[in-house]
Amino acid sequence: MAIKIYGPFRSPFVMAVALAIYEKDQEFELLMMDIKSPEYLNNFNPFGKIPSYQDEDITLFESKAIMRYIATKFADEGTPLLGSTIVEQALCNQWLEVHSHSFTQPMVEMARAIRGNPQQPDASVSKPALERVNNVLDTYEARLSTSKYLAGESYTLADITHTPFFYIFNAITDDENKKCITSRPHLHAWIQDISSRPAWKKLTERPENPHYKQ
Ligand SMILES: N[C@@H](CCC(=O)N[C@@H](CS)C(=O)NCC(=O)O)C(=O)O
Repeated sequence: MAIKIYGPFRSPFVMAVALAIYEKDQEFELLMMDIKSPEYLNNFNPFGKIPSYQDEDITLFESKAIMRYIATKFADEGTPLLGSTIVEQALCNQWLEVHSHSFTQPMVEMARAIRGNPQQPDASVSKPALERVNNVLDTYEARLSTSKYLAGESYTLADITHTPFFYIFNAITDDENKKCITSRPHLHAWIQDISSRPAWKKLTERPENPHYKQ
């Protein structure tokens, strides 16, 4: 059975799973389902969220669990994604947790504030959101001033899980708000690096990507 991912590319979690698959030189089918339908809730994800993943061995939800499974299942193919030493493996896991518990919420709030009124974001909504984003990005700047990638010298799942969030942020925000990235040189260089990888380019050029510009 071909690998199947359920969910659209407007979700950064879906894109992260797809990126892990491409980094492993695998292909996938992207499928849509009504995520609140009994079929989806019973067979794919009882919490009614995307992404879900399916192959001949397993049906799985939660993007980080899916990515770890892919990284392990295809350990000998494509890019190693779990860290090359025990220390990198631990730090990869740490930054995956940081993504879940400290990074995602401020970024999603910021995106919601911008999307609420893309032409003229309401300052009373976007300013606190921007402040929270700036606070968390200070931590990333400090980390990336001492190592090439989040886990160390190796590109890992920790970098993958962040890539679509910064991509969507860049696609929807203006130059003023982008300063939270461009004013942090190490963060900025890291985003440029992880966004110029062939697997990411190949993914963003798929017609399902709503932000794809020819
Ligand atoms: N922790 C989940 C988060 C998934 C998630 O929040 N997905 C959103 C889309 S970005 C979703 O399914 N939203 C639909 C809903 O909440 O109804 C993961 O990593 O897979």
